[in-house]
Amino acid sequence: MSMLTRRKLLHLPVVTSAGVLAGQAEWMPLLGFVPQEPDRWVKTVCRYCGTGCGVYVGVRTAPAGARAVAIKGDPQNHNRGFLCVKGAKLIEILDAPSRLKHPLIRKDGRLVRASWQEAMELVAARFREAISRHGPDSVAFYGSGQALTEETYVANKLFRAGIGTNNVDGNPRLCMASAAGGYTTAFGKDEPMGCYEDLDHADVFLIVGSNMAEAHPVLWMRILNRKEKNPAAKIIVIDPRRTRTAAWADLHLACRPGMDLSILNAMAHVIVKEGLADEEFLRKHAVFGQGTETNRTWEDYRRFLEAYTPERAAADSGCRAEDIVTAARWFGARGREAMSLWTMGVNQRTQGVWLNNLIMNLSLITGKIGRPGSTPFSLTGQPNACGGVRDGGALAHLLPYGRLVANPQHRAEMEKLWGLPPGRLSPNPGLSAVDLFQALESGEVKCLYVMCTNPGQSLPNANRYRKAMASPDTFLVVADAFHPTRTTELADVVLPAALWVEKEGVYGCSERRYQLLEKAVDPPGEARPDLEILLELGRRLGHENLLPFRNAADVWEEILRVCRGTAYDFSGMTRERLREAHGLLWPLPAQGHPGTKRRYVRGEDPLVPPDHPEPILFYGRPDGRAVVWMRDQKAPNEQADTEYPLILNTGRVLEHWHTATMTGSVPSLKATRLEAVAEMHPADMKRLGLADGDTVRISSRRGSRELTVKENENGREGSVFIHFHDPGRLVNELTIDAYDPVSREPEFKIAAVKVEKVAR
Ligand SMILES: Nc1nc2c(c(=O)[nH]1)N[C@H]1C(S)=C(S)[C@@H](COP(=O)(O)OP(=O)(O)OC[C@H]3O[C@@H](n4cnc5c(=O)[nH]c(N)nc54)[C@H](O)[C@@H]3O)O[C@H]1N2
Ligand SMILES: Nc1nc2c(c(=O)[nH]1)N[C@H]1C(S)=C(S)[C@@H](COP(=O)(O)OP(=O)(O)OC[C@H]3O[C@@H](n4cnc5c(=O)[nH]c(N)nc54)[C@H](O)[C@@H]3O)O[C@H]1N2
Ligand code: SF4
Ligand SMILES: [Mo]
Repeated sequence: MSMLTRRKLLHLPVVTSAGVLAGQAEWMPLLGFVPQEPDRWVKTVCRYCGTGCGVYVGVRTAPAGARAVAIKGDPQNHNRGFLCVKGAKLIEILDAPSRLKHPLIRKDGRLVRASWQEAMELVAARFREAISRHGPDSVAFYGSGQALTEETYVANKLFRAGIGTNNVDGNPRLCMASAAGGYTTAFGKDEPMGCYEDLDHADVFLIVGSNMAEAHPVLWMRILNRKEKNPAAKIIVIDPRRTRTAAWADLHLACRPGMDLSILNAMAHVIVKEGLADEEFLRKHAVFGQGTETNRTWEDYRRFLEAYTPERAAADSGCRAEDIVTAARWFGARGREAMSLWTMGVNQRTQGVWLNNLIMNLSLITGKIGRPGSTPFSLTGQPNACGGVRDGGALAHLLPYGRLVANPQHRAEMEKLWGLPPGRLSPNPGLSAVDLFQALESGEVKCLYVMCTNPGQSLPNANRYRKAMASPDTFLVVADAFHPTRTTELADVVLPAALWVEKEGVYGCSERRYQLLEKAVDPPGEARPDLEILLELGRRLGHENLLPFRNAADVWEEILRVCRGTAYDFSGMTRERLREAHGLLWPLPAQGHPGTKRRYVRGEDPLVPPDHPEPILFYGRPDGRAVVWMRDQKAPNEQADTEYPLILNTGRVLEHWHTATMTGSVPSLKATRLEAVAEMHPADMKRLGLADGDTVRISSRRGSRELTVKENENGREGSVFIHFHDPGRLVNELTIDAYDPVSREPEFKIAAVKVEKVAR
């Protein structure tokens, strides 16, 4: 594969036919999809990943209503006009035949068409009944990092302030919870301090458990551009598979699944031993921690690292000691800027928060943080996991903008802001995703409102929780834009939701960048924006006083008040500014403020006093210092044994989005890699007498299913990779629901399985 130069990229034609994309096997950025010239272009944001590319949707006005007919990248946004294949095909999802156009109610076991009136009456009646008979904690909301900020905010307020339960969680628990846990344990506040622009300045990229080339393609392009301009820049990838990302790396550490904590500790060991640590920076800006205590010393830390020799890490991880030394020297080299990037290979682990800590340690001990090109930078999965859910506080233990349920002062602040009597907010943190579905199983939770997520496919150990959702004893409401999905099929009521540019609202992506999605077209049939549906539910439950909003802009006004004075302050981000801007980065505490590229940095971040004596202040923690944590290698929850001798790894491919309700409705994408196949190493296949294309039965302690096997020498021997996009072949019947004790994020990446031949 030759390096795609920026010049070549710029000369790529705007793709004008679906045929160009069908069978598109390689990573490739595009400028858009313009089959016909529109009447007007509407500025908005890509529906898919946490890269948050700016797009324009081309709209044609017709007597029957406006239609989206074209899409192109926004050249003034960070993506500089580029989109990946998914983004370039976005408009096709709007008119897909699988769009849900009217409400459905389960009658005599079958979902049948119903009016909005009937559906909402039923939902409200069942919620009222559960709340009055079993208390507010018998109902719950399960949301999404893909819902708009205003939607999530209203759901959060309705459930916490109105109904009186903290049972508000969502799919970011399956995704970013460990990163959020990493940032809060190390810096006191969630969210990265760096920005995309750092990619243009870094000399070393340490990419851990992230397949950026397929999952964040436009940011990946930016790394390749940097590498082209600065050929001395190094890319290090730690991933058991030789992914499309690893294929471009200068150094690929193909670690044994779950054994990368040792590698990160050994890198620190080498950095310290070779005098590459920045002791002055550490003296001024760091403390050392172990367990939950932050009273350890630099000497304690050095003693802790002694055990993590490169040889020990090599034995743990199956990588070469000299490669680990090289990685450490590259990262630690004086005068070179270093950036770490990571995603689900790190977060979806029972040691997810610890891994986050170890990655952040490398930036802290080298002092490579808060400078252009030097930062730990967690890549966010979903387009609004940061803005809507993490910042907006829609996880079970959170309240909006960095506040915690468990903190009485934070509750009092929110009670005041929400006009509630003191003591109204429940002091008990709610149930987080896996616990929530277990409570549904046990009957503790009776009614569940699911919005913009498809847990019937995406939860680990899915059979167990699918049963709970389908049970006649539980009442499941699902708001989705498509039907059937693997969750709507289990629901008692399905509500048709407007999709993407059929409504207006804010998304916040990986770099604290908030951007407005403008409405371009009307939703089909009777579909309605989630915001409207939630406001109606609130009215029907008697909480209209708490929700005096006519539209998303009204909600935003309140959000600007609620974030004011917090570490997230973006109160200068008026609707008008968002409309004009091509993305704004917070903190942004006043109308005229330009926004903040690098958080915690004096002169950039308005929350650092301009006269602070040091160039950086980690104000998220009371002592203004970050924590370097000592975290030992621990084995994953399940390991290969004689009964289940292989390790199952699950994840994504470029062309598909999660449960493929959207990408699976685009014919050219559907034609590409939607079928889940078991990718296996040739040596394992030989041992099991398997040939490419054989049907195999793959089983874990939780379930089993038949799949086609495909030889792939890029995987590690002893492991199987299966993507989780295919609704017809649920890989989550096999995955484990064990989770990280701090973040409660499940270990999707590691489960023990066996593979048996069924047929040739
Ligand atoms: N095309 C596409 N892009 C997407 C998405 C999508 O569905 N499709 N979803 C978005 C979302 S929500 C998310 S969260 C991101 C996810 O983005 P990524 O995390 O990049 O994607 P994954 O494929 O889930 O997993 C990343 C890698 O983790 C590796 N891994 C597995 N076990 C280990 C281990 O023990 N150690 C290490 N170091 N690595 C390991 C896997 O081999 C895999 O290559 O993608 C976002 N972008
Ligand atoms: N095995 C395995 N499982 C995983 C993962 C993994 O790596 N491996 N990754 C996990 C991660 S990181 C994530 S983020 C989750 C994602 O898992 P999900 O969130 O369950 O997957 P999506 O397909 O994104 O679901 C979004 C749903 O919302 C619907 N929708 C789209 N737009 C709207 C809207 O505007 N309103 C409403 N109401 N509905 C809408 C879509 O049709 C779709 O059904 O999966 C998790 N599950
Ligand atoms: S990289 Fe992500 S945000 Fe950008 S076009 Fe692709 S899916 Fe959309
Ligand atoms: Mo995710």
